[in-house]
Amino acid sequence: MVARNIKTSLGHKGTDIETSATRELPEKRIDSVSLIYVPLHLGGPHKGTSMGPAAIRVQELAERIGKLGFKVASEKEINIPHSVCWWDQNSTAKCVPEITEVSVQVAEAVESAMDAGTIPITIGGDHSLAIGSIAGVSNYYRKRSEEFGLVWFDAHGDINTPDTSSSGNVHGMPLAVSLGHGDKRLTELFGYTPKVKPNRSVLVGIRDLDQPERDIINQSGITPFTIRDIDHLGLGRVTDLALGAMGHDVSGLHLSFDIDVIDPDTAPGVSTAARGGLNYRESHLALTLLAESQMLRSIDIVELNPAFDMRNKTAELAVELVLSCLGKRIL
Ligand SMILES: [Mn+2]
Repeated sequence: MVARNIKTSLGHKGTDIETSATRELPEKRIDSVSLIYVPLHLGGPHKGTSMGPAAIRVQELAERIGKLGFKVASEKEINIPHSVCWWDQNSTAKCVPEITEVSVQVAEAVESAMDAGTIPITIGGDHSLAIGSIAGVSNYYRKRSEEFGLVWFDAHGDINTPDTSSSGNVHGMPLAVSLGHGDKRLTELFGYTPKVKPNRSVLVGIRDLDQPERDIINQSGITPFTIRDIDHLGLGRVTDLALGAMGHDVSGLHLSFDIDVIDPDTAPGVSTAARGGLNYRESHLALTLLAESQMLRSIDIVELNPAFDMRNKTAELAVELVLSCLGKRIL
């Protein structure tokens, strides 16, 4: 049994973090993955995210995972309802009935992939799919009475509710939903809420927030690391701090990685780009460090929009990032 010590302190605006974590690493490394493709666009403003899974298949994700020494146990594509959805009478959030239907399918696929002893990798598709994937992850740990940590990489907070969102787009709400805030049809999925606890959740790379989101983040109890923190401390240290912040007693980590956390010069093929993001090397470093923690148990890669991409380079980057998550190393 190997133990890793993380001892950190960071004075953040309004937040003091002092953590010390000793983790027991799992004896046996999981060596198979399940790929879950979610060609979802109903949560965002751009239909191009529906092409994300296709673009990633073009870059041969499954084959390259195989070359890394992992077995691809299954590949599944989630059915997205054909819909021109709009605001409904029950909520100012758009397409909630459709996204609820997708969330249930995604959750069931993720949970059964984990039950089968594989790492589910959910490929989007807009970030509203994380409502389903995190529900599936939560169901998995809940029935084992175990805790899990959530690491959310994003340029945005994704923590709006129907009351605070100016667009009504659900891809700006999935973190709020997972923490138990927002439209009840989504927060109450599978009959319980929240799906993840705020003290187990970290948000990394944020730089483009709506005003209400600032207040929600400050009051939510999650641990935020802004792009300013990354500039100040370096992403390596921020990633260590993020791992320490969720406590020493989690059984696994869920990574929800929004490709828009990366700078648009490097990753132009995203739905809602924001300047000043992670560079190519930083994004690989963060995921390599998560892989080295040996705690990563489930993954989302989201918001790829091939309609805005150049020569499929963001899809290629997304595939490389998945390989880094699975422990691809230079030496
Ligand atoms: Mn997002």
